Amino acid sequence: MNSPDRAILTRKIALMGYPCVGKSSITLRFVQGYFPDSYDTTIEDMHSKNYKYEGRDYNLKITDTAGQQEYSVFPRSCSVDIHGFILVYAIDDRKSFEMIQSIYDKVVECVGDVRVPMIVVGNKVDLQHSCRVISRDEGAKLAKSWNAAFIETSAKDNTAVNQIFDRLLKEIEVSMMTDDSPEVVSRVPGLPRVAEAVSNVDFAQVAGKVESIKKWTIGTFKNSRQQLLEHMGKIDKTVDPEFEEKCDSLKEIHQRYGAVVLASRQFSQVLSQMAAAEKKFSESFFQLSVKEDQLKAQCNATAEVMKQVGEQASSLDICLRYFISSMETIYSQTIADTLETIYSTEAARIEYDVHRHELANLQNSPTENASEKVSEASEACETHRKKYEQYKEDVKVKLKLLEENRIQVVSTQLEKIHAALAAYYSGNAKLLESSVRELFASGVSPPSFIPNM
Ligand SMILES: Nc1nc2c(ncn2[C@@H]2O[C@H](COP(=O)(O)OP(=O)(O)OP(=O)(O)O)[C@@H](O)[C@H]2O)c(=O)[nH]1
Ligand SMILES: [Mg+2]
Repeated sequence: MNSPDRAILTRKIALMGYPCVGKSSITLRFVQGYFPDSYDTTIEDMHSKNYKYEGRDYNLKITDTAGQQEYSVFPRSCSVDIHGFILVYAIDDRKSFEMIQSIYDKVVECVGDVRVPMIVVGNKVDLQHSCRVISRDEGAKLAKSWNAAFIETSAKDNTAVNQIFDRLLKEIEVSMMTDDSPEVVSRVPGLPRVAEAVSNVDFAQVAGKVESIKKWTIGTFKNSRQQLLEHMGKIDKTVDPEFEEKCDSLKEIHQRYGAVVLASRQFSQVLSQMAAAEKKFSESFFQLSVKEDQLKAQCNATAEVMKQVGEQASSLDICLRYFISSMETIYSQTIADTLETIYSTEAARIEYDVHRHELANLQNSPTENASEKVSEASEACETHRKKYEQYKEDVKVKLKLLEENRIQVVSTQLEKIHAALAAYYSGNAKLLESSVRELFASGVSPPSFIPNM
């Protein structure tokens, strides 16, 4: 049997980063030991793995998040209880590198201003000779500026994937270590000796940090306690059923747009593969016609038909991609912006309730300096009530604007994609061309196989 000291330690880890940088590939390589062949964008996946590090047994709970873009809502699953973050970019994609900077800001904002255990990962290092755009130095410098660990990896080649988790576990264990006696510190390889570290300490900075951790911890503790008691039905909460119903409805709508984006992306993937296969098929008949004089006419006819079929699939794919980009804007910008305000309202409501209960407790059990304390608590309570009401007003305005705007935009997009789908499946090439042309009416040239009018 395990002694308490040897008990399995649970550590919760989240992978974050721009879409397509390899978060899922890293996770699957680490958890299941393989590299997935195809790209399936993630909504959110949870994984669990028992892992040994430095002689200790760990149970790692790993959250593989949906890729974050500029306006993505910070995943709720990552806002509580996470011990360490893995921030991934791809070394061949500058945008993904730029994005981890804003993801980092959000993580820090969400966790509070404590030093959160983190590792920055530059993935796809197997592409370094052909497509690298972020140098190792650039990645390392950024990580250093955050006091985070850094590593370059390839999920494809299985380069340094386990080391991501080793380094992050090291960061987590260091941050959890409150006992800084030499004996404890020396268990962590690579840590400076205590005497050396102490001589470099800026005490004013440490005092400030301790104070902010204290405030953050107490605030978080009170809010979490409030949520827990509400959940158990042991404490009352401020409710506004009509408002909450509207917010819940938007959350569901948001999820459904997410499903549309996901399904449309998968459809587009299949369509572009089909278009490529059809064009290849056509090309093979054309090549055959060059050598087979007697079959030339038949080969050319087949090649021509398949060429047109392939072009139609490409046309539909163009319409579909345009549709996807509009749906993505709705999903990750338009609705996400209102959702962020809704989450802020929920947080403000909890803070208000915490203060409301504190005030009620003070009023019910008078102590020394009671009237002074009650007046302070009542002022704080009123400030939080106003903040909560203000957020609610903001949400109401945003919900109204969002609804008008959303319905109008989506209705136009649905009309367009419906026309393109009907034209494609009825084999009406002319109608399909005109759908594509309409999309490019804003001045962008259509693809070469669509003649200009
Ligand atoms: N060359 C190379 N390709 C990789 C590597 N890791 C992932 N990929 C490819 O990059 C694409 C995206 O990989 P995913 O792991 O699905 O990316 P993700 O970050 O989870 O994407 P989202 O779930 O959409 O956010 C896939 O086509 C992978 O095959 C790698 O180390 N090297
Ligand atoms: Mg993924």
